[in-house]
Amino acid sequence: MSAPVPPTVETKMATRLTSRPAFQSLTKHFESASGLHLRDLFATDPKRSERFSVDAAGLFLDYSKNRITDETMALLFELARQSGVQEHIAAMFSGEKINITENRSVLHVALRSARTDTCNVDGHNVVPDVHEVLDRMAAFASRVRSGEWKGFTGKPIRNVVNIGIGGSDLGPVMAYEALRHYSRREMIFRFVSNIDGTDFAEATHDLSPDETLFIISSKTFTTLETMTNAHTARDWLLAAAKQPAHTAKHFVAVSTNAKEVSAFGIDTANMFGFWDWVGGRYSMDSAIGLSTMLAVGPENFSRMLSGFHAMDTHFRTAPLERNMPVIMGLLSIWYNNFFGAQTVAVLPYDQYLKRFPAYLQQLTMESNGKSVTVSGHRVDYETGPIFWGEPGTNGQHSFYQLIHQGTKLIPCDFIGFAKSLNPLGNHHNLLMANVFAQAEALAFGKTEEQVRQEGTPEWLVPHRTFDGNRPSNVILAHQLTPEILGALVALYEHSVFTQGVIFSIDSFDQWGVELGKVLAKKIASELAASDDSGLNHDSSTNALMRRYRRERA
Ligand code: G6Q
Repeated sequence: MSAPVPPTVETKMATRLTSRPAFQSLTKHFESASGLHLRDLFATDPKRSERFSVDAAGLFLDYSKNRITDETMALLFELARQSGVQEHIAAMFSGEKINITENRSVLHVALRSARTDTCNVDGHNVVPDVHEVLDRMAAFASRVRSGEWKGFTGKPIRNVVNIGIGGSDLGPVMAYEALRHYSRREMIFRFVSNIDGTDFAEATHDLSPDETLFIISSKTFTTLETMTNAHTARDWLLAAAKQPAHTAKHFVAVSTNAKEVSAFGIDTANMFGFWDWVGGRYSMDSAIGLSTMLAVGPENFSRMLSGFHAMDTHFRTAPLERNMPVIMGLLSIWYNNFFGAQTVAVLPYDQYLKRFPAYLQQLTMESNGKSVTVSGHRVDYETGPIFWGEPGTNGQHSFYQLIHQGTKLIPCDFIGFAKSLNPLGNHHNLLMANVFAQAEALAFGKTEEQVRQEGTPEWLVPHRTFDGNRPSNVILAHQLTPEILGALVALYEHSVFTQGVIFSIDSFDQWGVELGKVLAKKIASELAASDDSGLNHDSSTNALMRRYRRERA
């Protein structure tokens, strides 16, 4: 890797977050603002929801149920300005190497650019490269979906198994689940990520090898889990196909590493490439999305890209005050850095989005889980919050209790749609009634007087009282279409970006993940040995490894 060169935009970020004047003004403002109750804020301001809401790329965000005033927002926008958010947006879109620790551009936005756009990396326009790969993916997907691409017995492919992990898995799984309504129902899609052999065994136990296509998805093509699963997949296929030449019909690769792809035995003609300026967790709209395209077809995939692009354009051009990802990012900063909230709950009221919180966990926590600034200084403030969540209404019957009445402040993002893709009876009205009711109850609670008026005995009153003043965003869209999925993902990508800029961190590296990749390799080779010599870990690790060896034997 060449020596990292700090980008020109680094100067603004170099001022410590806590020393920026807007941060200090917000600290002072927090003293009074934290005491305000949403009940009073709404009672004294009938236009509050109108003022604190914004439309972009088919999404509507109501952020009025946040513990903010006009002054809060003005100071947060000022913080964005003083942190150089606008300059960083421009730097990202112009291909500047803002991933400084890896000396790379960050151009996932180029993956969804129009054919006629220009995005330069080191003076080279990458947009034609992006579209060349998209065209090859579309041609391949059409051959598989039409049945023209045949397996070793001459039968068409019916099963597609994506093998990948982290960014090469979570996006494809989430997108497949989210767009299932648009998918080819006669085909089966499975995803293998874990190095636990159970994952592979369960994903393939009912599949016929001659009708199965494996997509080996790995940016580096060296990741232990993925390569182990890929070799197991080849053995599984060969047990039925017998001749190694047959694997060509059943394996394709998605990677940036042509050399390793060839070494594995996949013809690079069957490889779909991407580039080092696409981070793993930002890659579901690159060739890593091949399984998505096979499931929903090239046209729906392209609709998804256009949704991403619409949100990108909004992020790049809208003023901070009307910029949805910027607003979401700033609200997150408000709770994380001033209220001391540790987590954010993402609550999609759509069963198709059941993997969306898991996807967001990687996007947000791998990006902003850092404690050193771009200038190499340890932060003296909180960085990325913990993201978690479950689809509604299921979560209501488990952890919502803590959100309503626990001692922790948990800002929530509710996501809902006006129209269901499966309009059955009155299900959808009931589903959405829960979105509105939950956000309302969290904000306004139930006072002791209200509880008494319901005839509650005095000793039960404290238990049935809800303080309220628990903040939430509500994101509404017309229907879960491919475009809306793209816009939603881009919304969170850019919100994460905004927060990362304010934290002055590199949101695009992942040294913690790299560490994990190295650590297990040493112990794995030691576990393979049969004798007890050479264990020089701490006493706990040595004892655990010895016990494992004994019990395994
Ligand atoms: C994502 C991370 C990480 C990565 C996986 C898989 O941003 O870098 O989650 O996607 O470790 O890596 P490969 O695609 O190289 O196998």
